[in-house]
Amino acid sequence: MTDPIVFYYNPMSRGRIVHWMLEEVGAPYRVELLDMEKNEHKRPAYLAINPMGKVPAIIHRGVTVTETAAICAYLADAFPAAGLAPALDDPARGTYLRWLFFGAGCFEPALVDQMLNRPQPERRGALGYGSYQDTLNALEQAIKPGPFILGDRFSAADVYIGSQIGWGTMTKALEPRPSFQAYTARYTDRPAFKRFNAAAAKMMQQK
Ligand SMILES: N[C@@H](CCC(=O)N[C@@H](CS)C(=O)NCC(=O)O)C(=O)O
Repeated sequence: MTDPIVFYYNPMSRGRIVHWMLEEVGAPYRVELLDMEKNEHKRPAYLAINPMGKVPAIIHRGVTVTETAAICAYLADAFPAAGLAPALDDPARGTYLRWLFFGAGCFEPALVDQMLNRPQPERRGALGYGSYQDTLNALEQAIKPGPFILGDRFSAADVYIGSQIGWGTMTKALEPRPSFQAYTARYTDRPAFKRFNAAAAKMMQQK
């Protein structure tokens, strides 16, 4: 039995994605809540863990992992019994990695730029995501056949992409499309999603 995963968390952050992922893998974890209003994420003790002073981070088997998408990929591989990542020799791994990286490299920045009303630069091609509309259209191709990105098989790519869709819908950075709504109804029905969501709500109340 290994030590529990240490999870540096604030329930009003991208850490929610990792919280859901931890509930999906079912591995023991211990939460270290960081009060961002008190700038606890900028204190030396936490900067020693994540020099960016950003949440979330995990420590597992003595190794620190930051970057939400990397944490999702790491947990899926570290706990294969949960079945959240195709095996190394499974061709579906290509699709899985494609959309996981698309989530972090294209979808997230497109949503954030939209939320912040950032003006589009002249050289749009220099943006990794090209344009907001192209990004949404591409993403729709990934989720529309359904029920999940790998078809019948739910994976860590759905945890990451689904969370971004949820966040984009909440902040209105994501234009509502029936395919996004249908996908959301599928992933929010998962027991692990419901467990994480209830636990996160409780943590926010206790604050
Ligand atoms: N690239 C990081 C981004 C993490 C991030 O920006 N977290 C935000 C909360 S959602 C944060 O800690 N912001 C506090 C700050 O930068 O001061 C990831 O994917 O985990």
